[in-house]
Amino acid sequence: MAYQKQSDTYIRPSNIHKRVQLGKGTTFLPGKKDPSISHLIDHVLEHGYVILPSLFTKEQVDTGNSELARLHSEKTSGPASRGGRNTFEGLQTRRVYALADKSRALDCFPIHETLLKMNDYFLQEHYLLTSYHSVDIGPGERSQEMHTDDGLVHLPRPRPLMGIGTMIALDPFTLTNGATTLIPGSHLWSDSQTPTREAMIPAIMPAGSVVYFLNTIWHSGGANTSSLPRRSLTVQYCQPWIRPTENMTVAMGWEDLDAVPKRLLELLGFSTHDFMGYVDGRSPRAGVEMRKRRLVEWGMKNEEDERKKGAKL
Ligand SMILES: O=C(O)CCC(=O)C(=O)O
Repeated sequence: MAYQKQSDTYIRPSNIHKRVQLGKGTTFLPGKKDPSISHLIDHVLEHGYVILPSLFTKEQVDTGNSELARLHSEKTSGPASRGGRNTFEGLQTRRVYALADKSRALDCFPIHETLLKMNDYFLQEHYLLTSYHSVDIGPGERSQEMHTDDGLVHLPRPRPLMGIGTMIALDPFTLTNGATTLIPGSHLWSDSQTPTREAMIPAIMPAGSVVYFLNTIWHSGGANTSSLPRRSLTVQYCQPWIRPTENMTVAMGWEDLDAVPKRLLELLGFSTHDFMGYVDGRSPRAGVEMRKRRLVEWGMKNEEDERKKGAKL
């Protein structure tokens, strides 16, 4: 985008006047609207969410489930892969974080064309993935606490849309197995309206479907009173400006982080805001140490492969 000269300083032209306000809850800058999905967009504008039935094929769902079974059987799948550590994660719920790092078989899910087209309208160009993990709600799980996914952002409503949430059903979502519950229209609410369980409806949908929602909507994982798990993926996207200007955690060499003052490390992003900023469900420092170990192992394996190749020549 071109810069405009204004007196002695250069500023970017503002398109803030194009901002749309939804009720008293959400504002956003509409982006590209693909005509093939305008009915879906209209549903989201009115209700805050839309169900996209059978977006993924049976083969994709089967691959998703077998990949999750593989990850659950591995010791390296992260701290919540055998059960949540608190009631928000869900004590009977298994979550595998950092899926983009752990599997190439699941790549079709976060980049489905329809999801990206929806995002192109609701989020600004160059939006990011902010959360991508599995949520396998086991039998006996209680309802998760009601929340909005922008709950850690202390800006008054109406507030800018920070992101989009999706729940991808790898099992049918039913009345009894923990289907995501949402309060339709709560993206329009002001801060003075309080969510209640009674106002929630379950997102009942066949396996392969997706519930797509603005992250100003009140929702929660449901209680699982059935005898089977409710397997799913959650893919969440955020505005491109939700990050520091300089990508400090990548810019920093990780070789000797202990030499950096603790307070400076925190400022560089080796810290969390509540759980925001986690690495594979742990602190960024623990995540860095894990990656360093993996790099060393990878380097040693490469060296060994080269040595074997050399011995054969
Ligand atoms: O599992 C679900 O249906 C919703 C989960 C959720 O909203 C969350 O963990 O933030």
